[in-house]
Amino acid sequence: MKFIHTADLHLGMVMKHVTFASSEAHKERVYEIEAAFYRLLKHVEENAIDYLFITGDLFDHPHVGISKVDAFFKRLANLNADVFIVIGNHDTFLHNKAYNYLNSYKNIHFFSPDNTVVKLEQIDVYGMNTRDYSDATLAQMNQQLNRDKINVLCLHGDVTNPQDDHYLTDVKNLEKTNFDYIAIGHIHKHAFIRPHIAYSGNLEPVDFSETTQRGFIEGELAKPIKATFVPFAKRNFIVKTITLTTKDDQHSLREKLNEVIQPNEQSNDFIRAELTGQINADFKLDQDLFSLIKKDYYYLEFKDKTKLGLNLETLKKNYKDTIISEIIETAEHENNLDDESLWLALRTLIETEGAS
Ligand SMILES: [Mn+2]
Repeated sequence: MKFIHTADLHLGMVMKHVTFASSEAHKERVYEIEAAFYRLLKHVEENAIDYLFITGDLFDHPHVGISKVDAFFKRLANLNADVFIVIGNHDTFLHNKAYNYLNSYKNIHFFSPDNTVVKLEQIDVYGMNTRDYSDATLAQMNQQLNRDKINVLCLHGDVTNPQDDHYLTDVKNLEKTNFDYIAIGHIHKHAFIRPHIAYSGNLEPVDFSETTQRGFIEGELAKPIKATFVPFAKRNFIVKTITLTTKDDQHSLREKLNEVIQPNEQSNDFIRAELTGQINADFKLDQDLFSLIKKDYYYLEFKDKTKLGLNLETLKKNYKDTIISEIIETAEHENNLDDESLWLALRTLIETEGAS
């Protein structure tokens, strides 16, 4: 009795927090997110998975389009697996009567307040959509459980942070029940919050807030449950920090990037390079340079957090016989070069001078 647990596909989503080089690149990524779902269904077939739990936010918003929704469900209906779907907070449009026809697919099971359990030969699958969740129903379900069978509960919402807009209940309330596996959606980072209570996370990450591995949960329905996380995403979002010094220029910047970014990441992943440290005033970290470097990457964006560093020898030459060279020489004399107020004073003087 093999199962797969997935959630938060957000099919149809538009990616807002990634700056793609072109609209084609954006379209490609939207396509990849959908393709990940089809890849998963292929995996379901190839591995003879019996049960597929999709715990909410299968679709991102109501404007996905009927034809697309139809296509996804027809594909699901072709599986030999039984598919259980919870409606999350993003795909509430599935509650609309217009989608009642989806209930006619024999292997696809939805839940509603009137229909909280699907009983199959070996397993009973319980489910509550985000808007239908209540502790009272949970308690009721728990009382009804046939403990001789495997009991699975499907949910979508938060169970660890009461501040979340879609907070369901405290995980302790779930823990008190006798379900063998509780499959949850909503949090995109996969997590076994208990050995038998898990968020599957999403299949593909969507922005730089999602830098951990993405995939699904696969396992064997048994007492106790056997479940493991399977990495599946085609691309990762990766943040790298690169520390620059006043000795760096565009060539050494490239070298530093090459040192920390592996070749496979370079050609495959979403990379954000955060530049920190102090650089020379004549080293211009501008869009022209960034665009040039970006050409070597599938996706690279820069976050420039560098500060202007000061090269004392150059400053003394450039500001000969001024208060600036005087301050530097005094500091050298008094062995005071590490004093932060010195650097602050110099910076202020140079900036004021530059502005005049
Ligand atoms: Mn959600």
